[in-house]
Amino acid sequence: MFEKILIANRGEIALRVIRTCKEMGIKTVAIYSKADADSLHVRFADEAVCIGPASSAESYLSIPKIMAAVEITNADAVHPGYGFLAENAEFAEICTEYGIKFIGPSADMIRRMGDKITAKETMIKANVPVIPGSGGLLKSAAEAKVEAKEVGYPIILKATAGGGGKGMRVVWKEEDVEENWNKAKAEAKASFGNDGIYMEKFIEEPRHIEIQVVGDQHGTVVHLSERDCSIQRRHQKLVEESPSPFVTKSLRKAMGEAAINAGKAINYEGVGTVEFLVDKYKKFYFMEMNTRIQVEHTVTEEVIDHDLIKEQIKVASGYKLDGKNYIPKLHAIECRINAEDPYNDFRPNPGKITSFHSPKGHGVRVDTHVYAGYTVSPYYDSMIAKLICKAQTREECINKMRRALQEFIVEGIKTTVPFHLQLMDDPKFQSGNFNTGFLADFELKEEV
Ligand code: MV4
Repeated sequence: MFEKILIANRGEIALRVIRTCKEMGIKTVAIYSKADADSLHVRFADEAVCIGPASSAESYLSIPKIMAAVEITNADAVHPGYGFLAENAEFAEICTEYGIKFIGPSADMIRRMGDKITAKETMIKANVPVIPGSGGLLKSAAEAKVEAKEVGYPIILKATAGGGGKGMRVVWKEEDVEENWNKAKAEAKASFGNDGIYMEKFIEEPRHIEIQVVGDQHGTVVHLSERDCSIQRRHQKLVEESPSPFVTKSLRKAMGEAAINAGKAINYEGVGTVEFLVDKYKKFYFMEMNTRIQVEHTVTEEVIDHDLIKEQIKVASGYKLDGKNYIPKLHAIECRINAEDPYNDFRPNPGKITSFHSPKGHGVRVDTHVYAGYTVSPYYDSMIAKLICKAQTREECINKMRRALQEFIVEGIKTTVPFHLQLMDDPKFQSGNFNTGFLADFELKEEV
């Protein structure tokens, strides 16, 4: 087992990893930027190293600075958290070169899932259903038109280096291909420095359902069931839950098996997530694989009663999985509490938190790095807390979430709490019958 882990991250996830390390008897090193000197991850780690100014590029994204911190503290492993360098193959490679365990998959596994066409080809070979479309890169708009005739409109143009919605264009009819082709190419070039484009049939009103997997170093891959992440706004998830109200026993079994096949196809090591689009006929298609721990891993932790960071650290140290899959025993929902103004297009609203009270009680969990007096920096992600509730049924879980949200007091900055309160009261959300288009039509009632 590792003796000392450096956490190459900040905020709630840095704190989350430190907590598990402490319980496992592993020493911790925090790194922090000048903007984060007062953060709880700095206070609760055994050691802390300031690695630079507020800007991410000069701190949490600077590989040389992080490697220097690893060296001076003598850490033997690095936990990347999510975001920042978590899916940076070069960082994983450099850690390995220095004899430091990167807690996560190898650089090769990250690369094979990072390029979307390569990932899709791998999935086809592994018998994982993929969305019909062009096999590989398209050479021209003319070629896109030929392929589109075959699968039928609407189609979607996607960047092979993309993911998370960037560089995507939906095309409804042939005369619009040219214009969207040019836009997709330009956007992909600007965002990723790679203008490779492929095409798929556009799945209308899909649900976003993902399967949590864990792979060990001995070839075993298990699944921990699904999370429904259909409540999103501009590709930002706001609410996640498990189990999905849409997933039946047989669908869970089929998607779980597909996710295991996806992981096995690349000999996956670590915790990961296989994202699927599911259409209204409950047909599911591989979308992408996230080769990291995700924000919403907590939802799965609550319903299967396991610490996923602990699992992640254990498999990174060579531990063998028992091969058992896990099915939810309870229902859990997570609401992301962001420093954003839901009445103003969810504009980031950083600043000083003057008063802070987090909800408590049975089945209520709050993962957060903030407290009264903390200043939310404009430099980083606006998520300030995750509120996770668990209960026997979805209905009880929604009722508990409403109660918990009512107890949540954050003063000094605007947050997404009022949005979540209205969502819990929405009949369509309560019915469980929604898809990724839900929030586009959702109207927030007047502020009271
Ligand atoms: C799609 C799609 C429909 N059909 N692909 C969005 C994020 C990126 N990873 C892929 N995305 C989509 N790909 C086909 N062939 C619809 C989306 C999509 C979406 C997916 C999941 C969650 C929310 C979404 C919101 C808009 C579009």
